[in-house]
Amino acid sequence: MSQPMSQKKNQPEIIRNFIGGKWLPADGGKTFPSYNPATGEVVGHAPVSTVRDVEKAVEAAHAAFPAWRQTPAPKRGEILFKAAEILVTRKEELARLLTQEMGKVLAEARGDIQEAIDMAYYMAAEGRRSFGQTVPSELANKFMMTVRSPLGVAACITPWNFPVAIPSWKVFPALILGNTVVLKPASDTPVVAAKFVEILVEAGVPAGVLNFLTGPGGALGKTLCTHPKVALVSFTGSTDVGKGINAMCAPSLKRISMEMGGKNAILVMADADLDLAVDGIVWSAFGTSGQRCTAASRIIVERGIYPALTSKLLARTRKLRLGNGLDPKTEVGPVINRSQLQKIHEYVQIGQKEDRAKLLCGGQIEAKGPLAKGCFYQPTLFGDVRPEMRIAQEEIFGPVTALIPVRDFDEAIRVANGTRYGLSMSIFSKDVNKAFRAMRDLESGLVYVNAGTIGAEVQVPFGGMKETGNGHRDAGQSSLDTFSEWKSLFVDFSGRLQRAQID
Ligand code: UN1
Repeated sequence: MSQPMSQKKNQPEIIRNFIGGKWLPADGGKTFPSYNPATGEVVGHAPVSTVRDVEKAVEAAHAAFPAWRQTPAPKRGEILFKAAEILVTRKEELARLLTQEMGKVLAEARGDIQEAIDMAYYMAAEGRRSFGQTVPSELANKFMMTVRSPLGVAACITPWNFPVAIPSWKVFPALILGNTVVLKPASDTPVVAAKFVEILVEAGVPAGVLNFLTGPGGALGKTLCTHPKVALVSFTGSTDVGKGINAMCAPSLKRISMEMGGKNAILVMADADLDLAVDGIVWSAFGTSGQRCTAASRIIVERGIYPALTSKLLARTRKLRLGNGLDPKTEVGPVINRSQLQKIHEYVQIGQKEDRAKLLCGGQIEAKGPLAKGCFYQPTLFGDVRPEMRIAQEEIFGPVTALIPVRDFDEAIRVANGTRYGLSMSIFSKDVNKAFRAMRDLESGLVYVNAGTIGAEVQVPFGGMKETGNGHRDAGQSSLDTFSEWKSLFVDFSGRLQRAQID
């Protein structure tokens, strides 16, 4: 098989699409560069795919479906198990590339790869499970059971912030259940996504079962969403793009699974362990430079402890070290690109203009010294934010968080629920009654007690309520529901006509 990349030492990689078992340039041969957000250097060049490339990829996936769906699931599981083992062996190399292409600090890049390893082992084991049910019949000598059935071609459209973990959440359950896949990664992180595909190919995924193409999201996404041979679209990204996907898929009634924006909140009650809360806030607000769907961008604090919490948090935030994610001393890496950097800065300006919000620290693009070449934004804290302000309502996706003082627990819950999103929330409190009320009343797909808003594990469902999602979930057993249809089977062994509801 031809190789996915050509690489000379210290030169950017040239990656290719993977269609029908072959590594191919785009139709027309154009490429686009992928940059290191810490240095501005080119990490690689990826194909500018066209509608023709998408059509070829969908056709290849469609042609491979009948044989793949009939491959015994434990055999499919063996391939995923092998992929997990290759990911383990190549973890360090992939993590370094991920940091170079996406920017997150190396420890977190290792976590990104680890999440894919976890998902590979978890889904590989589903090859010997994927349980259905047997259910008693109301009639004698009649047997009923349910089995999962694959849908066909799954289009997986994935973001840059978890460029290996999120493809793994979609591709592994799709494959284990017998679907074939067209994977379209974000244009900021095509190189590391190509490595992920290379590993699955090495593990033995047959030609046509997994196809991969890079290029402009708008045109390629439209073709995937409207192609009659695509059965389902699984998307992670912004709510605005998700709404467009929803509309494009509606006429053909494609299944769509979407995980979109968040405006995640940490609630800090007066009885909380403040040092623990500060640890959770710093990790959740500034980890991955705030570029997680689960990042905490609102800190809702009972007034009694507001001054104490603010001063502890401010002291910690001021000390955070910005830098290249490959430097072990770095705590906060760059943001993904210049346009994101500008967008974050615009939000900070909006925050400053809005009545009474106080910029407590940060609020600047790092424009001096060696970091000026990259996309660095200072970790930023706003104080005295009111819940209806734009910086407390809209997703910023950067290292910016807003402290919102509230009177009591009830107001904290109301404020937390007062946005259009509902992905991840957490409460710091030693009061078990408050913890349980928060678990019940927060409108959020993920709720943490005495921990921050980030760090979900692959064996539980991941996704959100309200405009964060559309009812589906990635990861956990629920991802099996996303990537399969339930079939109910009835076997009558009575030898005569039996009528349900009538006899
Ligand atoms: C995301 O930001 O889209 O729970 C994914 C977490 C990670 C995954 C985040 N395990 O923060």
